[in-house]
Amino acid sequence: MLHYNFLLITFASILLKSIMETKKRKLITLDEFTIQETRKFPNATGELSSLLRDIALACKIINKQVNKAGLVDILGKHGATNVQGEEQMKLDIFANETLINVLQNSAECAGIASEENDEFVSFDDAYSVNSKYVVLFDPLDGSSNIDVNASIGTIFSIYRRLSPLGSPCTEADFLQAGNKLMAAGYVIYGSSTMLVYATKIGVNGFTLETSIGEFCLSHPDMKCSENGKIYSLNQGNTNKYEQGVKDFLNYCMEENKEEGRPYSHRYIGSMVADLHRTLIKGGIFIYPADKKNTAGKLRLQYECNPMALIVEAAGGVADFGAGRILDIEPVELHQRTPIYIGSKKMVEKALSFAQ
Ligand code: P6P
Repeated sequence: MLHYNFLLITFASILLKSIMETKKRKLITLDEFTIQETRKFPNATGELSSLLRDIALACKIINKQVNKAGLVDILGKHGATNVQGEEQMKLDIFANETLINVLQNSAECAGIASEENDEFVSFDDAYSVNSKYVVLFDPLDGSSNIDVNASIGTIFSIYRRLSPLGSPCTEADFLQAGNKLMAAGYVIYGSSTMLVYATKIGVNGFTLETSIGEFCLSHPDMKCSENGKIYSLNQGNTNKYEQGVKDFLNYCMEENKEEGRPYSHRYIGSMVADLHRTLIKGGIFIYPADKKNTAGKLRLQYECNPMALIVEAAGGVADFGAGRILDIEPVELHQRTPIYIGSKKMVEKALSFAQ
C-alpha cells in the first residue's frame, strides 16, 4: 500500500510540475521579441524595433477594415487609378493613408515611398527629419482579390536613409538596392492575420491574437525548404511566356514518380498569399517577363526586394533570371522586374531552362 501511495504522489507531482511549466510559457509579443533581438546587438538603439511596432500598429488598423470590408461601404472601386494605371479599390486608399499617417507620427521614419503614390513623401517635421530610416510599402497587395475574400497583404521595406539627418529625404534614399535592406516583411490578412519579418539574420512569423490585439510569435526561425512540389504562376499567360518558361512548365507537368512529379499548381493571384505558402510549404513562384510585360509585372522596390530578403534569409533563392533580385541597382521608383523565387532547387531548375 505504501508503495502504491508513493507512486501516486510521484505521478501527481510530475503532473503538477508540467502544468506549472505550461502556465509559465507565455506568449511572446512582437515588441518583446524585437526588444530581445535588440539586446543581442550592443550598439542597437531600439529604433528599428520601434519602427516595426509602428508598422504593426498601422497593419492592425488596416486589418480591422479588411475584416469587415463586406459590411461597410468600403468595398468596390474608388474611381481613381494609381501610378500603375490600376483601378484603386477604396481599401487601397485607406491602407495607404493609414500607413502614411502612422509613419509620419512615428519618431523613427523620415519618409515613405508607396506603390500607390507617384512620388516619395519626405516628412519634414522636427522629429521625422532627424529619423534615420525610410519605409517603402505596397499598402494592400493583391487588392483585386478583396471582393472575393481571398487573402491580401501589406508588404514593407525598411532602409537606413542615405541623406543627412536633419535634412529632407532625397530620391536616393528610396532607390537603394535590396542588399541594403535593414528589414522587410509582410502582413497577410488571411484565415488569420500574420506578420512575417526578416532581417539578414533570420525570419520570424507572428500571429495576431485578437483578444489582446498583439502580434505573438507563432513561427520562429522560418525556413524555406530546399526543394518543393508546388509551382505558382499565372498559367493563363503561357502563350506570352518565353520558351524557357514554357519548357519549365512542361517539366513540372511531366509524370516522374522518382522526382515526385507532376507537381501541384497553386496560384492565388495575390503575391503575399502565394509567397507565404511558398515560405511555409516550399515551391516556386514565378512572374516572368512576357510579351506584354517585357520587364515583368511586379515592382522591384515594393514587392520583389522585400520578398527576396525574406526568402533568402529563410534559405531560399530570389532571382530575376540573370542574377539576384537583391543586387539590382534601382533607377526608377516604380520599376518592375521578372522574379523567380522560392525553394533553391526549384529556382535553379527553372533557370536551367531559361539558358
Ligand atoms: P496577374 C496583384 O495585383 C499583383 O500585384 C500581385 O499581388 C500578384 O502576384 C500579381 O499582381 C498577379 O498578377 O497578372 O496574375 O493577375
